[in-house]
Amino acid sequence: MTDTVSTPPAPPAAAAAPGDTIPAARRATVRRETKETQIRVTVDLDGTGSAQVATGVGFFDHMLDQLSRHGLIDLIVEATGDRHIDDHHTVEDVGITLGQAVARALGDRRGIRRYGEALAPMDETLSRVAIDISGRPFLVWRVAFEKEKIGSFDTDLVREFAQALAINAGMTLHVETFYGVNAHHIAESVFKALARALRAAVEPDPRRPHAVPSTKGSL
Ligand SMILES: [Mn+2]
Repeated sequence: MTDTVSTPPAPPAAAAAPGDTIPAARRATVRRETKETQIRVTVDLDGTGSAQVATGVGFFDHMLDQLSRHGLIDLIVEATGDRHIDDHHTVEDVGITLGQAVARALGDRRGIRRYGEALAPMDETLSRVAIDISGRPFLVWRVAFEKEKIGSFDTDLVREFAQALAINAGMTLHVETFYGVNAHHIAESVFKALARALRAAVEPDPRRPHAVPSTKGSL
């Protein structure tokens, strides 16, 4: 009789069920082409705030740069559009595409804090943004510009961008400027508050890394 000692096979490595935790890389690229605009947006929600932005709309590039820098979201935006008409389609469609990219990078929204809010003063202006990454698109907009233009940029378009972002990212977005005079400051304080609020809302929550933060179980 021969004793044989066999080594029991190692238990199979616990298979990581897809989607049971925050994905290691929260990045996405979305391309969107219409007769009016051609846009490519890449986001990395866990970035360092590096931006490569070229929309052809100088002031808008400056604002997207703020969004990236203060949101710690790496951002690549390439856009060409029918700017011989005006900047409207280009700004709105970048908002749409960026919203889609954020939604895709978030995946099933597991493990995120979900809520974020921020106050951003800029000189004489103070703006507040509150976000719920709820899956329910909604924009509340209480921002008044006294001037129609910042250079050649229509101040109306800040709201158009916010609306497109909220709808396509699937988030509730409340934006309010309490006071302010200079249109550049008002727009910039809105973008900076948006950046800080978004950063907080998409941040991983270490106390519940596996849970979708909703009593419904989905967002
Ligand atoms: Mn500025």
